[in-house]
Amino acid sequence: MSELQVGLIFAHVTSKWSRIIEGAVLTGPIMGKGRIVAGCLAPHPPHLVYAENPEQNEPKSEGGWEQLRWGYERLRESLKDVDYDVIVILSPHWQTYVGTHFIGVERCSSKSVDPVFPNLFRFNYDLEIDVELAKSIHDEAKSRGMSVKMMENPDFRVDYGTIVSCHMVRPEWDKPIVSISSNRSLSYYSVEVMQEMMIELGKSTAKAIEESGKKCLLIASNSLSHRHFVTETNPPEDMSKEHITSHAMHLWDMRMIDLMKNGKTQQIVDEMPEFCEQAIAETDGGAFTWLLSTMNMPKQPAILHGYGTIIGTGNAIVEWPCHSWSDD
Ligand code: 2X7
Ligand code: FE2
Repeated sequence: MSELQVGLIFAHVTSKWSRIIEGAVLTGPIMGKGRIVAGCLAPHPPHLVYAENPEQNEPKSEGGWEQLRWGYERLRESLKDVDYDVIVILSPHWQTYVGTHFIGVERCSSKSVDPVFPNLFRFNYDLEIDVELAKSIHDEAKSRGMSVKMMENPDFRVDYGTIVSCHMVRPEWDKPIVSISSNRSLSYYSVEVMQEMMIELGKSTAKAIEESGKKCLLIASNSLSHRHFVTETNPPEDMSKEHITSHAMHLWDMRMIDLMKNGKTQQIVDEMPEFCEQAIAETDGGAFTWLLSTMNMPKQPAILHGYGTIIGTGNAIVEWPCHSWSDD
């Protein structure tokens, strides 16, 4: 038996698929020990893609929002040597009112147009979905009593939040994604109910990832404070007009960033109701709570790669580098 085979036996001896018969390794899918390589808070204002001028986006710009785009550059640099198989993303712009939905179509290809900013974002996308992992998360959540659905309409348009965050984190588009909807339980109930559900969804996501054997990058696609201006400047990328809408919004954003940098994730969840209400925060879509729960409320300090405003909203690019944490 080769050293590699012996290693495999020990590494996967508890996995449900590996089996050893009379000292021989039977080949077959070796599952289990999947892991999260990193979690990211990766905001999605379409302005960022517009300012980057990628070939997929029709409108062209003279740049703008550099503070945030440099933040994304730092995040990409930090992830450059991190190996992963799939991106798992929850976006507040795919809103579902009956349960959480997962894209269940292997290839999605179309044009995504931002309904509020069609002048900035008309993006031709062609992306691959990891339906297997999506279904595993779906099944795990269902077994915990959650309302879930696989979205199997081949003509479904992927929302711009998912596309912008994925593009800014990984512009090569060479990794499959799992796309998770934002269940608007906040609209029917309260932030507290939304949080309970997202904590449960996070636990289901973590379990499915572990059982999948895959290395996953998590993305919560949302801004922080979300009070925005109601008129657009000409040109939109005129940075002399860009600033936070109010000092109160600034203070809330700084408070949240401070908690992230100091590993106080439970406190973030505890303060979420006030944050959502007072800062009209886009965390109301559940993505951030889901991210923290999937990472099991990490106490390790997060890395802030950048902060900036977009039409007055507050946006932070933050990384939890789980791959560098020890297992104990
Ligand atoms: O979706 C967004 C957002 N969250 C913040 C600012 C501007 C536009 O779109
Ligand atoms: Fe948004």
